Amino acid sequence: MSEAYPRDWLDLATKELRGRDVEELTWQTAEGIAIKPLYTAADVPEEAAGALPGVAPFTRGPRATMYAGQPWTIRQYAGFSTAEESNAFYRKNLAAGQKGLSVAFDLATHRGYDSDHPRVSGDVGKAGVAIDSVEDMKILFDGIPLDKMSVSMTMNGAIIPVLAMFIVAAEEQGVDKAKLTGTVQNDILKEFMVRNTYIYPPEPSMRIVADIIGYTASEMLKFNSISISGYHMQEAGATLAQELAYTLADGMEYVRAAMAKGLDVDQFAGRLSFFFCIGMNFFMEAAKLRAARQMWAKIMEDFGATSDRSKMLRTHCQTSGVSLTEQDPMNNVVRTAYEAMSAVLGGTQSLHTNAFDEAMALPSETSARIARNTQLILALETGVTNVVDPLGGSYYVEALTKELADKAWALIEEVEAAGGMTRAVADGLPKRRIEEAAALRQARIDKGEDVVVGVNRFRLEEEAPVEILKIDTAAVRKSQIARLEEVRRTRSKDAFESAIAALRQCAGGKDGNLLAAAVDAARARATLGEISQAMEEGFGGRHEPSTSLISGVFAGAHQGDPEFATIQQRIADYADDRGRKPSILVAKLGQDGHDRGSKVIATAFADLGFDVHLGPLFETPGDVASLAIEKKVDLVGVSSHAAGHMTLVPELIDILAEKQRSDIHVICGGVIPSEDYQALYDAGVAEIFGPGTNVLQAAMAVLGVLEGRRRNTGS
Ligand code: MLC
Ligand code: 5AD
Repeated sequence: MSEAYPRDWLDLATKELRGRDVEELTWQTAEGIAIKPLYTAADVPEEAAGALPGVAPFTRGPRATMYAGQPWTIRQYAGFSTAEESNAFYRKNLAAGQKGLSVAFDLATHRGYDSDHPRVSGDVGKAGVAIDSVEDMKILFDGIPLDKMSVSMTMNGAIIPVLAMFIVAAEEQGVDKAKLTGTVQNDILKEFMVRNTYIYPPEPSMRIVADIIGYTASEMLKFNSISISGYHMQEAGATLAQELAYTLADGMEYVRAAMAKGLDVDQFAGRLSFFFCIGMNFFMEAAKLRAARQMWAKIMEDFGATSDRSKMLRTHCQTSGVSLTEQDPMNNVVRTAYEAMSAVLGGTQSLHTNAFDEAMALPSETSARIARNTQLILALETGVTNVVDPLGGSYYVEALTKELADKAWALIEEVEAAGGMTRAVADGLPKRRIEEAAALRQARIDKGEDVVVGVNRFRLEEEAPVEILKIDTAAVRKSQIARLEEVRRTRSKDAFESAIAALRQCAGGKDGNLLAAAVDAARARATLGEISQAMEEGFGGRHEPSTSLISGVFAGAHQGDPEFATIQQRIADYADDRGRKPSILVAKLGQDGHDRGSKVIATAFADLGFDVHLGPLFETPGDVASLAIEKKVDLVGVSSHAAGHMTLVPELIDILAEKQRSDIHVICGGVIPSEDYQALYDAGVAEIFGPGTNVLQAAMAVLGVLEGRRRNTGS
């Protein structure tokens, strides 16, 4: 491919390289794109030349003036414990320069359970704010004028009760729903693919999406009905081409679902919005946003959209959580700043910058301030807002925009050939592709091919302690339950029962709008759990998660690696000795649906020679104990990413003891703050693996546990 370079340059380069081939400088990305060391005018695609911002296909930005006219929205995603505490936090942040709100709900709320439900004892108030009824929602927005403040709510599974309660809270604040500005995530397809906070099966779930698009298109014209999200795909391990393709393919499916309800495309398309992740591949991330806008404009034209607004991809971005490390965490401030710059150069409309303690806990007041200030400094000190699309015309970025788009089109065609995204998701195609990419990424990090400073290079001998946010969840649960009881005691029984019956009937049939019915129920003080339950009854049940395991990818990436071979041999020897392979149940407890880590571990351990059982999501400690005994495993590995471990893991160990099976070792991995380690060891946990653990070393340590060498010094 040397003809890809001008002759003069090639001669000079060859001389400089003293015998090395110029081709050696080409970088093969995870997307399968070959990045050359030099781009020139010859690499720029023809269509880039006359492109203008504000003009379809919007490659250079959806607005003509972009940040020169109005900067992006600084919109920090946040929520924790109670509505009172989250409200106080929001108000403080708005006073300190934040421009829009973005609500994070706890996992119980996401999965449609009230705080008093027995399945969520370990989840209430963790990872976000607990919302059980309109009363909580009113407290959450107390003193925040909902006719002025744009509010994003990241909610998918329980979107119907949450949006209904938001509408009623505004109404009782004196704000008509027509005035509400904001966004709901409402993107269920990626939940089935990667994020896992679904409640109902795919078909009724898609009806919910379409009902919300229908309702907002006629009643809430300033409200974005959906935030079609690739963020979680990249967090789950997707390449940027996969994130781009599957997000747009999801968008196509939602357009179809809304059109199937009889809506005209121009009636709703202008309020579809997007959400992307911005990781460390600096120029490629900016190119991804440019490619996304260009592709969406074309997609919408093909759907018959006529207005420019319908063709305009508007997006929120969040810097990448998985790119951040537990080790030497101040490095994360730097990573996040680069990612934020990339999002802005790509032309995002709204941005969240992650806090540096990401890999340990929810943001503390200090880490949240630094995260916010990262954006304020970018917007107010660097001058990046003064010129529209400053990367426009860059030989490299223009070429990359086209290459990414080409890769993504090919993936979209594959999904379309499989019958569209709903079908492809049901068949597991995109999930499989993403899991493969995740295993490959882990292998590259373990082998040091992908450098992570402070983790696989330049690791500190000793880490300084970091103060992290602690939430007293027992107290949160207690206060939520008290308010729930008050709501149930003081509401009109008749009004509640008739509204719930109407909602159940609406869910059971095909007619009527679920959101409209839920607004009536919320007004009658039906709780989130009751509204979710009524719909579950109408739909005929909840979605049952299934698990499957890919194999061979991790081993393939380690071909010829002596360390891998040594460990494989040790495991084989162990199996010979005992007459059976060492066996492990990889388990998820509570409502925490983050399964990238558990999947990567499960597939890697299986490739190494363990007998691996991958348990389903959303298990109780009792479920996991029974499964471990039934599958006759030596060891349970609990993967925890939402702070449930302190309650649920000791419970699991107690149940195993009650069943006289304390011989089954319990180990933990995931987002576990180091200050929790001793308590877990004391409870009987044998080993703990934090973020950034090398999988091969983890396998050795697990073998050590089985051979009787455990780190646990507890009683
Ligand atoms: C903007 N406007 C301009 C302008 N720029 N007008 C004139 N000149 C300019 N230069 C106008 C816009 O047209 C718009 O009005 C208004 O100003 C607001 O600007 P915007 O660009 O639309 O920004 P915003 O309101 O912030 O909306 C951004 C969005 C939206 C469209 C991307 O969907 C959004 O806020 N999304 C946030 C999603 C989010 O927070 N997600 C968190 C996920 S966390 P008009 O009338 O045209 O609208 C997560 C993690 C987890 O998911 O838990 O897993
Ligand atoms: N507050 C702030 N940020 C959060 N995130 C998730 N929950 C919260 C919360 N309650 C961020 C983290 C995570 C991503 C999905 O969103 O950065 O990686």
